[in-house]
Amino acid sequence: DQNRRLSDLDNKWSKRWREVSPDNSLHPTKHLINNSDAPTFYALSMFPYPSGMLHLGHLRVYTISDVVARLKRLKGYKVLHPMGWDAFGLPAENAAIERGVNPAVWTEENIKKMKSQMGLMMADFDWDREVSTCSPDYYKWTQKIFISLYEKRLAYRKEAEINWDPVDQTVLANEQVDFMGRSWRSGAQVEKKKLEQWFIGITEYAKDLNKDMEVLDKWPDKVKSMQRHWIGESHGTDITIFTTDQSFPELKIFTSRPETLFSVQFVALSVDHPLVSKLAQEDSNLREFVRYSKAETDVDTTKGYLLKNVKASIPISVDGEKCINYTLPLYAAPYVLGTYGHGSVMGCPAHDERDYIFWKTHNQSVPPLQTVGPSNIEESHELPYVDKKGKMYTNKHLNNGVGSLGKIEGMSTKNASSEVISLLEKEGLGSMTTKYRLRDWLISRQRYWGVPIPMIFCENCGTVPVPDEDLPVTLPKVEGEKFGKHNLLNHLDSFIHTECPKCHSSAKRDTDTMDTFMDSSWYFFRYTDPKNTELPFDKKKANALMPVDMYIGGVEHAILHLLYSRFISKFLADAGYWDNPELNNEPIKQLVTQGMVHGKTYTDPKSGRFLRKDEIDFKDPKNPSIIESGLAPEITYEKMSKSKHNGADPASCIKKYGADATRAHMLFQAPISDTLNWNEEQIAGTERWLRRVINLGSKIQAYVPKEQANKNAYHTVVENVEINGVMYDKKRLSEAEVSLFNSIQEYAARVSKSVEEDLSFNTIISDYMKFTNKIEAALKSSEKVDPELLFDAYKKLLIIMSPVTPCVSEECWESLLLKSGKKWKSIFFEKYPESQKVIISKSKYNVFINGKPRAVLFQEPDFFEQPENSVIEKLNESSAISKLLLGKDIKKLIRKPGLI
Ligand code: ANZ
Ligand code: ZN
Repeated sequence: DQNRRLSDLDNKWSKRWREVSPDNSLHPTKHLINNSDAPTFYALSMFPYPSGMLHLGHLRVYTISDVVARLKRLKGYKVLHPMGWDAFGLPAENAAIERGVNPAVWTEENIKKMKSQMGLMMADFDWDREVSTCSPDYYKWTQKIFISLYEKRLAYRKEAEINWDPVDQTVLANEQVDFMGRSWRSGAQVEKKKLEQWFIGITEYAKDLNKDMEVLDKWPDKVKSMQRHWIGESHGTDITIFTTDQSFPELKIFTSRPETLFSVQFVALSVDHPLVSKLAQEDSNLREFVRYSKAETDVDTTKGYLLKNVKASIPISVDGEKCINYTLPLYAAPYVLGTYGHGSVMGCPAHDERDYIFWKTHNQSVPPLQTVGPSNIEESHELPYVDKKGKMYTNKHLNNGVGSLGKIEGMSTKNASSEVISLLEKEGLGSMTTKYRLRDWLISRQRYWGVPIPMIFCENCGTVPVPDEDLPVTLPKVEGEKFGKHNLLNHLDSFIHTECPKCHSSAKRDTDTMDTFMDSSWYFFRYTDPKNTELPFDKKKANALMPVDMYIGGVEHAILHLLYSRFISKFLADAGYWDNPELNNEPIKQLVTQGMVHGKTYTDPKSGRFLRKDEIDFKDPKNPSIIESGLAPEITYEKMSKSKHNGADPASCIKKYGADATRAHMLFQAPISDTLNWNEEQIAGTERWLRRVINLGSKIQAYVPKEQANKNAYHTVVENVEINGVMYDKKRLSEAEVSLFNSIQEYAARVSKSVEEDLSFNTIISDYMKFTNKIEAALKSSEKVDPELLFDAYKKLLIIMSPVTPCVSEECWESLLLKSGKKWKSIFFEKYPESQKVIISKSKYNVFINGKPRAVLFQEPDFFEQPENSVIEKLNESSAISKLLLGKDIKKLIRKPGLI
């Protein structure tokens, strides 16, 4: 009935599905366990942080993974579609500090809320496999993986700088320090302090992480290039530089342009280079310069401090002989990174942008020395000449070139580079090398709400990992009011004091917890075997389901989360936990990054103030006006935020329009990777379509085939086709039937291609609508249409739309079954329609030659458009006709449809 709310179907079906699931196995878990050899498909959404509020961004991701999972299941795959919680982290701890609630309780409550919101959107997650990173059953294994890393020397301790709030006596994350370097809480000036912390040796895997991106052909190029940039693999040369300093007579520099060696005019060292530290001991100005530079957040690339008492020399002459000639000035310069290469640069003002700017600032009067220019020297160019492709030149050609370049004179930069490297190598003064921008991963957090680092410090034995049988090191329960300033674990004597597992004397625990990226770097493995109490996961089970076939989430995780996940997966493979050589132990085959959801924002055109919805008169929905002024508000779409009053709550939308309309609308509004402008008013169109689908059922049931006037209408014979579950060796179809039959095949194929190959989720909704129109048109056709074929079309429409609109599809499905006297069995047990060969409708045409009927041809509809000579060719194919035409002059050729 028309007035029934679509959202009523949500309650009916979620209840029914839940009732039948234990035995009827709507749930996928059993499909996975049973040992049929159907292929598996692992559809994964990035698990959320349990903030307590499902937002439209979540709705967008989960709708997509749900649609993919449901469609793959209809296609016969054993599908894993799990969900869980990235449950450790700062917000829970802040809630504890601000409101005195226990982080564990706060998190649990939020999980409950979000889980019920996910239920509202009909996301069919496999809740039997739910994981939560803050549960001891889970983090026991995060600790175990940490210890495995430690055993492979991939977890080590090193001093690192942290932000220290001297008032609150606590460590702050970078995000908690404002741009003036003050604490977000106390307002105190933050101090840099050195602390021993745990690092994970991800750089050991830098090469593989970079190289293996070549197998990730189903990842967005953008994400791969972000990862590549983050890893920053650079091929270059280490070169020895001589200095006049007694304690550092030789320095190393890293360059990616060894051919520019003879254009070097200075050497720059990072402010924490050991030579700079040494010189600073006797130079208070330098000390001040270093201190100031380190405190600065934005690097001023022009800044530099001349190290007056030292000079440097490049190591060889143009002839390749060792040659010391102390002419180069040395600088301490903040633009040189302490953490890259050797923290030192050979400065080539003529060929490097930064070196150029730096040189101009400090040596205005000395012109840059050029050794590289364009291949065609006539070409005009400016300095710095940074193009890597070019030719080596001397001052024969250039105003400011160096004397002579010896052997490399006139060479291409590429050949010159090899030549310089071999000269250096001969003298042992340089060698080829590869450097990475990627740094090791600092995972220690001075925080309570995280995984305790399972390490013990003993005075006799040093650092000792907690033995397996004592895992997990559980996070002690603490009451809310105790949360406050410092890292709580550091103040819990009962937690700190323990016994050394080796010598049994008293020892202390590490009181830091792990970076939450550690928790999320392996959770997708746990889903494959979530209840294992002996291991993080069983190798066989992981190997059967991994890698993840499709991973869907926000592009904000394009770098860190995905890089850590790739690294941990490769490590776990090397440590024997699983493997997949086919994809080089990569965890994710296909990555889908969805765009943001923006909200409709109303602004007062006069004041520029963001307006609340209750400040606007929506009586005329097309022309809203500001109540106070009567003016029309400006309407834009922007990132949702409280201050812009443009948030939308998925739960209330679902309650109004039902889960199906909301899901379909979400997919329909924008291509997956684009920003989606959420406009709830347009949902009405989607709703209307769903009602049409519902009404179609009874119309088809009531359809009375018309009398067919024209006997010749059934001109197309199809062979070996299935219609409404019946196989036909031969069936004659009319024009209208052929058209409907073809639509069924076309839309079934298109929807599955859109979901499985093109990720074109917005077009599937319009395909559903077009298919619906097609069935309605067939019902209204003046020709007779086989009711079986109509049924077939309708059933297949319901099946192909069921991944997006499960409730409406199931409702229509049930009523079809009940009306035909059958018992309901869920539509989700159906098979996705296999698309049959599309029939091209052929008709009979009369051909008149010079006014006389000469032939009847069975042809496709484009027969009229074919040129005359190809028609004559066709006529000549039959020997009988060609005899008739022999020797005749064809003056007039007419084609007419039908039979005479
Ligand atoms: C001389 C030179 C000449 C350079 C020239 C570039 C162009 P990529 O390719 O990103 O690896 N460099 C080396 N160590 C550095 C550090 N710690 N901080 C800042 N810059 C550093 O960059 C390599 C280039 O970056 C190196 O090559 C070096 O400058 C600079 F025409 O050496 B080059
Ligand atoms: Zn000990």
